[in-house]
Amino acid sequence: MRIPSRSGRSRLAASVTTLIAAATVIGLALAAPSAFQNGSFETSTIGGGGSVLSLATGSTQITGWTVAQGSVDYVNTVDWAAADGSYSVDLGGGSSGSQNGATIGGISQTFLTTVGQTYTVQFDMGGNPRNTPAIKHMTVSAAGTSATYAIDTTGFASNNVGWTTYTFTFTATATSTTLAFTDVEKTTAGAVLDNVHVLVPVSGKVFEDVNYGGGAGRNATTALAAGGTGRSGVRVELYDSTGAFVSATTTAAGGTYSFNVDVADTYTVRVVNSTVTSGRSGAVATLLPVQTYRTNASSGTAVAVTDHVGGETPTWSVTATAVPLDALVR
Ligand SMILES: [Ca+2]
Repeated sequence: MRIPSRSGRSRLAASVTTLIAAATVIGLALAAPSAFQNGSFETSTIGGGGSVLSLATGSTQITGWTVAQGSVDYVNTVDWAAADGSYSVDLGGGSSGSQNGATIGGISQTFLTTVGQTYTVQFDMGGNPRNTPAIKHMTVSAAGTSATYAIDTTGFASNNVGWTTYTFTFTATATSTTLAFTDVEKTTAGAVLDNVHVLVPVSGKVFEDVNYGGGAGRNATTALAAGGTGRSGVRVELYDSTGAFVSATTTAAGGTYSFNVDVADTYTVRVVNSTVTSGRSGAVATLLPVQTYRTNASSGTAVAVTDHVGGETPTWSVTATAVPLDALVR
């Protein structure tokens, strides 16, 4: 992750510290977990065909996922619109034979995690209304934590599953974690799942380095020890790897901010200079600050970038779309 430099007067700085799960495994067996993947179930070895394909216990046909118990149905848009893309999964699998819903269905994925890191799992849940019971339940579990979610399909048309977004939070206790979604009822029309994202916080601090004397930028610890202050009320913006604006937040007391970001993407955090105030006596509010410090966490660890003091053109617009992001980070 990169913090773009902006310019103007002097002595403002920002830092980002974050953890994004490492995505590369080198020299390990094929069974070794990788980063979380295919949360929308769009990738599989199944290909086209009918509207529903039942997958039995042990199936790994949906890339990254394993049918952990019972059977599940891999569903395309002929039956109902996916929450994202073209495919979703009905945890109540099958209609006959061994895949008759007699055993509760569930799927799971094991992926790399950082011990002690808290993850937020965001997912869309629906309910297949084509069989009893009317109220579908689904349990989500990971790292010894679980929660159960419900959706009432009463009154749903057969092609409506009532997609609803939920979140589930767990803290990793190992370097890989198995995330499981399990139906609760024995049925051939169960809870439906799509659009799973694993999110981690990206947090940082916007601070004023009042005694910055030039040269390499200084980090928050050094600047605050030298009389600097964290700056609240600053607009901080998040951009994804394509440069698209994602969201914005405002720094809290002490200059802190935090975003939840998808472990499957990389991001840039941008501080909007015109919203940064100075704590300096006699400061002129209309003057723009200049960024003196940032970090780059593209390696998975925040690394100081101290050679961009001064930043770029301070008059550039601070609106989300007015300036191409690559113009800000070169
Ligand atoms: Ca999907």
